[in-house]
Amino acid sequence: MSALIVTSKINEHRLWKTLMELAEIGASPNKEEGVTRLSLTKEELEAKQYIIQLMKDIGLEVRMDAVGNVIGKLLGTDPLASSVMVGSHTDTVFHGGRFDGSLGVLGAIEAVRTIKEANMKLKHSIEVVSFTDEEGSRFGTGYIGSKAMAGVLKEETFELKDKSGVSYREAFLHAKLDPTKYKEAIRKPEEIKAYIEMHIEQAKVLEESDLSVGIVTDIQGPVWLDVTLVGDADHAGATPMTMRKDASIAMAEVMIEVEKIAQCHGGVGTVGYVKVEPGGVNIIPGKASFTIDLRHVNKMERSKMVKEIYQSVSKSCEKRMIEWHIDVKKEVDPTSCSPDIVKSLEEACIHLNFPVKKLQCGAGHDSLIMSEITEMGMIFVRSKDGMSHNPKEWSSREDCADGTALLFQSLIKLAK
Ligand code: HGY
Ligand code: MN
Ligand code: MN
Repeated sequence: MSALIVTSKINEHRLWKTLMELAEIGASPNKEEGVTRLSLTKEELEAKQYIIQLMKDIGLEVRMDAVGNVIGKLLGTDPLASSVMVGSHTDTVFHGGRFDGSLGVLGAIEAVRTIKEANMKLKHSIEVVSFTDEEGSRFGTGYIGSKAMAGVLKEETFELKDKSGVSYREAFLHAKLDPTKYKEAIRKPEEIKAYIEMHIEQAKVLEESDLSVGIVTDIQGPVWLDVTLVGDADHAGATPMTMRKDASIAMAEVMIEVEKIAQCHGGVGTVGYVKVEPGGVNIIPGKASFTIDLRHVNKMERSKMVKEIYQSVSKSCEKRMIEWHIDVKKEVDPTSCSPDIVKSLEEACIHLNFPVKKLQCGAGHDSLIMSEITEMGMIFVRSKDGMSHNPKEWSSREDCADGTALLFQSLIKLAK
């Protein structure tokens, strides 16, 4: 690969300004409760408008596809050539941080803006994308925009309901999107040369190595389960212990098993949401609903974890004569990043005199889905204390600039 003769530099100040401006959209009034921009809500749609305006201001061809993905295109010299795609998401979890997803979208815009200002003539077009509903925080599944683009979004997704009973279909219509047209978002593999995503690491490897950026090699695959246990509500005082069908105690037993099973297999697992009903202090809960998030870089090990969870639920429920039901809300295979792109990112690191640090990714990203239709690579940016999905999430201005400089160099290499 010929040496890069690029002298332009990304504009750190401009990048930081857009990050802080986007962080205001959906921010809690006192800032302590972080940023909440759930998919297809007013806040998330406002964030998309902010991104659309930024893309228009730098002269990209901007469109929103059939599922609300925002796509800004910088045309290459060969209109018949495939595009290099780069981006992330701007929806957040409840009370999330200011960098998760946002850095990937705004860093991509800054990199493309620098390419355009330098009037670089690159063969391949570059498409910056902000995906719809990566997090799945509102409807419990996620990766909606990338799944639609990859042609793997299921029709039944539109039947999902959020906690206030609004269906995906209704939320789509509210956002002026037509749920019957979601297949129009599909992109053919031959249209996309590669997909690159810059993201905060959301763990501590880079911080412990005292490095600002890293190159991802593999990504854990998540399985999300919705578990429902149905026993009998009864009197908390009068009902003998031997005659109870206590759904919350059965849930508690399973929750402890989630941790044990994850540790035993070298994966990760947690229970992020619980609800017991009817929810009175002196009523034995007749119903317990909770979520389980299980992940592993190895598909076989993850399957064993899932199997053991089912066995644990069955054992805890049957001895109490409690009914149980498990819905699989998400199951995405672990994946490896494209070796060619990892190598290309490595060369760009060397060009920038950044130490080359390769690492695995614990979180899930749209890149997991995009790897199903194209070559995929990821750049990580250091997270302070490894913290994320938390208002305290933080990446320094300098580290965000380093990640964007690496993204800039990588885009030029891939698009020329
Ligand atoms: O769940 C995840 O790993 C990502 O934050 N959506
Ligand atoms: Mn993210
Ligand atoms: Mn996230």
